[in-house]
Amino acid sequence: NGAEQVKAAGVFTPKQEYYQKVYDKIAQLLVEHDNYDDGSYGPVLVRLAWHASGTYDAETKTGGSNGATMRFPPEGDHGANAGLHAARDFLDPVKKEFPWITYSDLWTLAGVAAIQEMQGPKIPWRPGRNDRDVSYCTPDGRLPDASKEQKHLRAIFNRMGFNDQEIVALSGAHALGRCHTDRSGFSGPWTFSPTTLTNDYYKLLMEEKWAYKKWDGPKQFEDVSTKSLMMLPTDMALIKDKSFKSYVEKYAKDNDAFFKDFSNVVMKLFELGVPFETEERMTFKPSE
Ligand code: ZEM
Repeated sequence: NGAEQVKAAGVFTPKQEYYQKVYDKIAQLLVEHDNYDDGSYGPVLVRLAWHASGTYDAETKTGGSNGATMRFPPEGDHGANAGLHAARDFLDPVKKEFPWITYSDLWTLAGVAAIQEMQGPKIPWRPGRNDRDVSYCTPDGRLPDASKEQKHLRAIFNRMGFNDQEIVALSGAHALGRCHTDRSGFSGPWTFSPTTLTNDYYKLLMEEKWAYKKWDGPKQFEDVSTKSLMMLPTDMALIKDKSFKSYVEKYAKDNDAFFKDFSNVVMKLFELGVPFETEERMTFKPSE
């Protein structure tokens, strides 16, 4: 492959076509390993990229996707990261095939690929993250606690540099995937199509009736009509709070507006704290 030749020549600056090859490999593996969870590793890849990035603290400029420090205990063992080894293991053969890419670029690129391959919007992306050693692990407690509400959401996401509109747009990722009792303690998916990105999360928040689930597990909500979907206390906070709710209403009505804002805010999330050398972003071609 071209990358090897350039590397052999001694100067290696990967170009977009090399990153597209990495993208294509991830897309291929997503199709091949369709026996996981609801039929896709896509959601857990998105969660890996989010948890790698969401540790960012704008004040101290620590954390964020630069470093891929979740590879190491203690960060890999933080409660919030339970289960993400599945996503990291999934990407191992990709790293083996393309050893020139850093783990931290790979994880965010995989998040982009997963979103696009699950019919989401294009997410512009740029390389430049470097892997760092264990001393760069962030302290536990930087990611949101699902049992809390709006005050906590604002504290956590304002720390990263996000406003109300961005918090709501980011939360639309919960159209994807599910909760696992052996990971977070919560249970179930948010939508009926957990491997396709849509604005259904917002529609369901607005249109369904939600009640506390009666069970021994942590406090969560279920839809009254089918009892097969779930919402976390932090999800419900988005319709309790007037400012948050205005954006939930907007995205429930307008999938294009959601996709546009989601693309912008995910791009921003995946770039938090990265000292890029290039202003230029690339956009990957989805698989057919
Ligand atoms: Zn999540 N998330 N998240 N999230 N998340 C879970 C699963 C997934 C919160 C949260 O506590 C949880 C964002 C924001 C927030 C995804 C993406 C993004 C789970 C279930 C919990 C408990 C984990 C499990 O048991 O496996 C909270 C409190 C958030 C604050 C708003 C943002 C932002 C995301 C991306 C942009 C995804 C894709 C999943 C599904 C993972 C899977 O394995 O299916």
